[in-house]
Amino acid sequence: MKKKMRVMSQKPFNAETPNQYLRSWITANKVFFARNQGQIPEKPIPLSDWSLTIEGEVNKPLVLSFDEIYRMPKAIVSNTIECSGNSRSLFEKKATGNPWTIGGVGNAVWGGVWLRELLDRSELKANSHHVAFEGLDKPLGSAQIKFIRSIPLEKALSSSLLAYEMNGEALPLKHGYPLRALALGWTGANCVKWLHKITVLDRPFEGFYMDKVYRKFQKGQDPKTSEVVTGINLKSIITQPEQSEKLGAGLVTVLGAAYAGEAKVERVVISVDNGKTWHAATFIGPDEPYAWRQWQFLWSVKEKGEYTLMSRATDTQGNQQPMNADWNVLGYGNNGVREHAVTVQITF
Ligand SMILES: Nc1nc2c(c(=O)[nH]1)N[C@H]1C(S)=C(S)[C@@H](COP(=O)(O)O)O[C@H]1N2
Ligand SMILES: [Mo]
Repeated sequence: MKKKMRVMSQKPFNAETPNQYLRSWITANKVFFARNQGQIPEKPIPLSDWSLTIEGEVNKPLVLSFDEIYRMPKAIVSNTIECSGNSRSLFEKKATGNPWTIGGVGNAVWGGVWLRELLDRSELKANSHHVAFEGLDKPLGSAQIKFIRSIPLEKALSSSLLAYEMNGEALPLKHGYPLRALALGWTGANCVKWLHKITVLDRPFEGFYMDKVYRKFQKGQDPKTSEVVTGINLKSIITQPEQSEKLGAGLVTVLGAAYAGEAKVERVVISVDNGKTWHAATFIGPDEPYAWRQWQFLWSVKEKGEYTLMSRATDTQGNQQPMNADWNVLGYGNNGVREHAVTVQITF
């Protein structure tokens, strides 16, 4: 049965991908999760009305048409995007924000141009340190705060793409048509949609979306003094079976995905006895930088009863996915093994 997106709010539009669509390496555009702080533009802007401005700490400010960007050398890269708040609802202790389960993540093959090439053309000044992105979406709410985010210059130069294509199609309106930023391996908040202005700064951009949110803080702590959410955490998810599913005994195909942001997943192990023993899962499908790995584990189960399944990823640096995630007020970065456990009933 085909499931619909799980819509958490209409205004702004926030919806997560149902598990069944997380079982393929490519997440189809139609079911790719959507996360918005503001109002999605109502209709695609005519390309003749659109331009990209690059200004700030540069010797040569630029205003580029879509055609000029389209004619530049094209890069094609895979990249898994995860919303910073994905899995927030799976924390035992409540955290504030959209109640994502595991579907605030997706993988796509993106076509576009390297941000580095545009920044090189604009001739960066010596005091350039951060790159701020601004989209065309209109803020919601009376404060009218624009979603402007900046990333460090090193990230902008080493591994950031401006994408106009998603899985072989023009970037869909929902996902930022005609152009979006992608800080590869970093959370969605660093990937501004409907991009139309890039400002090179001598320091991080200051504003609500930089200083008050996308920070990992505890109660009573000033968000601005806390860690900024950047790279996607090492994590694995079980996409089949689903929570509380009833299954017959025999051979059960356990499916899942594992991802590590800028790092690389090396191994996934599975437990079907609530963490007592662990078995290696087998990777299936493509293996590309910045993209998740799909995995499977064939579980032979003979006795009926309740079973708790868990998966745990290790990256090539030897880092292990934590058994429990670090809680923070806004519930970012939940990558705990236990928080993602799936309990099933085996019947006859
Ligand atoms: N202009 C703009 N870009 C944005 C946002 C936004 O509200 N406005 N939301 C960000 C957040 S928090 C996430 S998780 C990703 C989601 O990208 P998607 O909707 O294409 O999945 O977009 C990011 N880019
Ligand atoms: Mo996000």
